[in-house]
Amino acid sequence: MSIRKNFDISAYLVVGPENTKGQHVVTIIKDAVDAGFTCVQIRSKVASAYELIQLTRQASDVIAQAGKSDEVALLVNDRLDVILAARKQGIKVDGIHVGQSDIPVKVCREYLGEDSIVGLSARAHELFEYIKTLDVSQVDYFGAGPLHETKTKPDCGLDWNGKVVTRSFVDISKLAKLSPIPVVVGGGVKLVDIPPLAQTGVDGFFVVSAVAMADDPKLAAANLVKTWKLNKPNQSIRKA
Ligand code: 3NM
Repeated sequence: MSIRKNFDISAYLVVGPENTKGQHVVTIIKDAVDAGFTCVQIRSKVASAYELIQLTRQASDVIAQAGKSDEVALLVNDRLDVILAARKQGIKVDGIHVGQSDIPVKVCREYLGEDSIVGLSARAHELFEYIKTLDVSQVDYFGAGPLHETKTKPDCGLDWNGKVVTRSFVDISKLAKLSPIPVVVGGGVKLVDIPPLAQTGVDGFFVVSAVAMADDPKLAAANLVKTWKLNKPNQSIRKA
């Protein structure tokens, strides 16, 4: 069965070579997957296509070695070309995550096929209108944020005046209610944010530095997963 029909964005790691404290990206991915993370996105604005394909291969292998290829989704940020090249080489990549200024969702879907996951970042200042008007039939989930300002992506959440607009838990609760598809929230998310975030009704959290920059990434990942589950027991996976 395609992972698209049954994927889980509750604990979602986003990572690239520029986000680790000298550790190999794939070691961080292994730690997160072993700790119970359910989704992995490779995201790099500096790595070459060649490096990204290698990383994708290694990540896919690590997920397979953990016996989780049918449950942990592996996505690549923005780089449709990398995903197509990786798949040509027989690497299992489950889909793409794009922003609104990246390759259009429709084109991603056309190239990647019906079995692939396509996630979309919802622009912070247009979120609510956007959710009401967008044809979501081709999108599997929304990534929304930032919860807090973050050095990892300083330009996220900028409004027309160049000011960072963060999302309140009240806004996030509204978003969770309004959205016809699953929502994952990130941007500056730390362990202390997990209980209130889980209570908003969203489907998951995404983090870069809370795991990738932690002194002990595996322990940090395990604590995030444990805290999410404690605050959202019996979460059923919401389908797009
Ligand atoms: N997207 P960290 S924030 C990749 O708000 C990404 O859309 C964001 O990194 C958004 O967990 C972000 O280290 C980076 O704050 C999140």
